[in-house]
Amino acid sequence: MKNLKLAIQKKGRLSDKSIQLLRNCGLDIENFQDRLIVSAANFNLDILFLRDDDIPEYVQDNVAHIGIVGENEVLEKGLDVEVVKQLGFGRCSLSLGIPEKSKINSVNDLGNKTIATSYPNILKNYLQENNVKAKVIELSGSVEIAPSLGVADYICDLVSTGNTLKLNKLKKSFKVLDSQAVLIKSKIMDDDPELKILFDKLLGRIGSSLKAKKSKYIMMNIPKNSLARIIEIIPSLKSPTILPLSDKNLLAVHAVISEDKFWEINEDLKMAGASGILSLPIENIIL
Ligand code: PRT
Ligand code: ZN
Repeated sequence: MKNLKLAIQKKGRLSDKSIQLLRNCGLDIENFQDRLIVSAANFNLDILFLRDDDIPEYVQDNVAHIGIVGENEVLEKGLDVEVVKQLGFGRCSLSLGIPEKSKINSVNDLGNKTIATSYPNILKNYLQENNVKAKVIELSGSVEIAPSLGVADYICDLVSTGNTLKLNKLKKSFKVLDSQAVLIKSKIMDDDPELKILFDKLLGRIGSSLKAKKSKYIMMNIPKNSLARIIEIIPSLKSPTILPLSDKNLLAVHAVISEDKFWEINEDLKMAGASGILSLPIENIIL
């Protein structure tokens, strides 16, 4: 059987989380330090380690059948690949950074200004959509120092914590794009039935792993007479499990809920008499 070829970033912000995601899917990946290609021991998968900028092109050309890369790179390169799934890590925004003392009220204030960026295509499209004429200067790195060097009025760069902007006496203004790591695939990959089977299997595992990450397994003890109220409160994935306890007046309730709901319902559960509320991480959910 053939191997599915997956490209991930060799060394950078997405590398560890990409490998972690694959390991969470049960893939046995040996130590890959300084190797260009590694095969999973228990799945027909070869992992290619590449620079993130190159991943969309390798996937377009079907050299790698699939890839994990920032959505920003996919959009900037404008290549013919299919974005299959957002992966929930590597989140950032492509935003306009302006000197701390500057003031911008609307996108029209960018007219006739000079903006430095590593994402000229995305920025030019954004300006065009807003009918604004500005000068775009492409820099491949250290974009944030352009205003202090007098090279540009503003910058348009990826921002996550905002610390880099602050360190360079800049502040965040408009957001041009939200981005995160995405799974991409070549448009001709699934012409091959063997590869399609492997891809569908891997995609299923990725889906289960992402769903599990967003969910919590909760357990609590409740007075028997609060059961109806407690069931009302819990937005369970499936109906909750109810277990008897040695104290005949109490029951144990177990359920799977989405992580963001946990804190929301905590107070209501306590008010309804629940005690000893525990939440545990889940590795995988197969529905
Ligand atoms: O060597 P290679 O070409 O593979 O790596 P790279 O240096 O081009 O990319 P890398 O590892 O920096 O980023 C890979 C991907 O991570 C990007 O394409 C984004 O999809 C995603 N990502 C998420 C980020 C950030 N957050 C981020 N904060 N990429 C870059 N940054 C930079 C930003 O350019 C700025 O310099 O971090 C700085 C700002 O960060 P904060 O936290 O100070 O706001
Ligand atoms: Zn890069």
